[in-house]
Amino acid sequence: MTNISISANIGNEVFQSPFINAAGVFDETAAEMNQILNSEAGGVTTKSATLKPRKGNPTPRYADTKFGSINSMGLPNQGLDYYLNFIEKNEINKPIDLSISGTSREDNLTALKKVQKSSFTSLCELNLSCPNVIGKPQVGYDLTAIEETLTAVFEFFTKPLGLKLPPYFDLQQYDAVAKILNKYPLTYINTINSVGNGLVVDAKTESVVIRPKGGFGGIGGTYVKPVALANVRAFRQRLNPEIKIIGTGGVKTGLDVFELILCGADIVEIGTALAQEGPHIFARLKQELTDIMQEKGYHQLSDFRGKLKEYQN
Ligand code: RRO
Repeated sequence: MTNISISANIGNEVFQSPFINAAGVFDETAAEMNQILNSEAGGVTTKSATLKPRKGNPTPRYADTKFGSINSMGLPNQGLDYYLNFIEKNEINKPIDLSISGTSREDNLTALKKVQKSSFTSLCELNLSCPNVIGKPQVGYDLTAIEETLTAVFEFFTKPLGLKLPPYFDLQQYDAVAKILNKYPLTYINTINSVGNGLVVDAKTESVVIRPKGGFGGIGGTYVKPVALANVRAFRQRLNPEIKIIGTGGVKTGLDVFELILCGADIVEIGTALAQEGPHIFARLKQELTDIMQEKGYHQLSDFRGKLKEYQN
């Protein structure tokens, strides 16, 4: 359909299609990121980077399951310089979501200072929600730590910044987190990271399915879609309208994309389904979303974004 646009904006960035890879999927190496860039994805996210390259947790550390996936990757990545070099060396004509996930506040601040000094101008995302670094809690569940981190970051950081948040499960948590986030000039949030420290059991072998942390890991895929919808909706109802939302969690079809945008997402990210299907998933999502919009008579995403209705009799 020629009169349907599925473009979306975050900060100064224009996404020609409202879906990109979720951090951690098809993004550790240049070859993988190029596959995303050469697909119908609207942009690319980089694997959450630490200051130095990391090997991550012992394998096996990822498993597909009936309704999604479990992972305890433990931040394997090539180090921040690799991702900054990749961006500098290539003329990338799509938005980039540069993900940073230091294992301490000091490392996050050092990494963001490096990004601030670099020529990078697209979107930078501070991951406060990795559930899989052994011995480290998720900062996103410590409200004081979120506030202290943001205060320190905005003393020097002037580029567009987003935060990757863990899933919340209580309405009072949304109130408290949104109250903090609204005090800062954030460009966006990304919600949700995987549901941390779930457990998948193989009844046949009577064992867990991944090695690290006794089998505990982040859950993604269809299991988590209602949690993602709720977090997007709850934050859209509470955040300042200038703070945009990337909705992540359980997206497999164009209908899932539609539902997350209906709840208030500006764009969405695809993790488990991308890992399972590969980058051609973006062409399918584009077709499915466009078909839904055509059937409903929508011409652009803003026709329905955030317009989820109360229960209808
Ligand atoms: O690398 C990982 O284990 C990982 C990270 Br950084 C994250 O943010 N979320 C996730 O499910 N896995």
